[in-house]
Amino acid sequence: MIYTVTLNPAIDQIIKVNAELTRGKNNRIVKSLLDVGGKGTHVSIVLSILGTPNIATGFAGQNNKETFDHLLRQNRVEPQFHVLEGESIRENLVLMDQSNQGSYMLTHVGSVITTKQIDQFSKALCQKINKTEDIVVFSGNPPKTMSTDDYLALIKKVQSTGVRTVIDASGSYLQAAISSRPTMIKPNQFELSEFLGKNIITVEDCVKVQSDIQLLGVEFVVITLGQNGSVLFHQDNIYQVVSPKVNTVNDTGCGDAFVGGLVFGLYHDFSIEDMLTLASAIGASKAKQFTSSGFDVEELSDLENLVKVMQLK
Ligand code: TA6
Repeated sequence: MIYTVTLNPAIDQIIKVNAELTRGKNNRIVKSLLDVGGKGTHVSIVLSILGTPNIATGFAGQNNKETFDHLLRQNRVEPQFHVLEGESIRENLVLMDQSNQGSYMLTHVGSVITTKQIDQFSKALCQKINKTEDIVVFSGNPPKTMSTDDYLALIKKVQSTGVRTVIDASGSYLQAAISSRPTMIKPNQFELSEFLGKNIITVEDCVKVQSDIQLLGVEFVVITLGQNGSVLFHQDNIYQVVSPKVNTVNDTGCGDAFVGGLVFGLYHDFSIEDMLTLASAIGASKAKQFTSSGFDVEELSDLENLVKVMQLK
């Protein structure tokens, strides 16, 4: 079983306006919809589309949980979130205009989660986990009110069951996550640059920091480089992935969809090349959707044929 943990989920209101966003002008909305937000939930949606059973868990405010659960079930995901009484799941805005230069994400901080609630959550999750083949995905940062110590303690408690962990986090939470030696991390170039204190923009920049990456003690380190594709480090090997060029409708959630493909490949013992090909194709398909989650499974094999994976070392 695969468990995705979203400590700070969201409901996204996705909006498109009729021209380039302009101050002082009536920017008319031409399209809007609600979607699930919060990263781990997006990983679950990818896994469900691919037909792999998974459980989406984390913390969800009580007040608008019905809408959140409905959106997840619409995407064939069974939510098992711990309810935060009296709280609301944050409602984020994903705004796009006719410039097609990418989305504006306007995000709330999220609910306060107490150490006691985290302890209860980790006990319940650890009781569910019963096989070392299970994978637990921590995707998306917790609410800023959660200390990195609490975050690390949660990860380590889960790891003590013997499961593999995949972590997609940033800033001090990425730093904490790396110290737990997870199975896989997926920072983007900015998150890794901040962590290493070195500027990482190109594939060549990634190759130059191979020894730093090996010192992290993480089995798979996947770095997303935006238009420059992605790079995966595994033991002494380095792989470069060139994603298919697609017409981007909404860039929100592409990284999360990519993680969904990586997790699927890891769980089903794919070769590194096949895992990267699947993940890259899913991320590209997500970019073509107006939503912030999901992808079009009908176009997956065509997109996979356009992905290039090269072993650099
Ligand atoms: O990665 C996509 C997304 O989860 C959106 O759904 C939106 O809710 C935003 O990112 C939330 O980002 P945050 O870093 O605040 O969890």
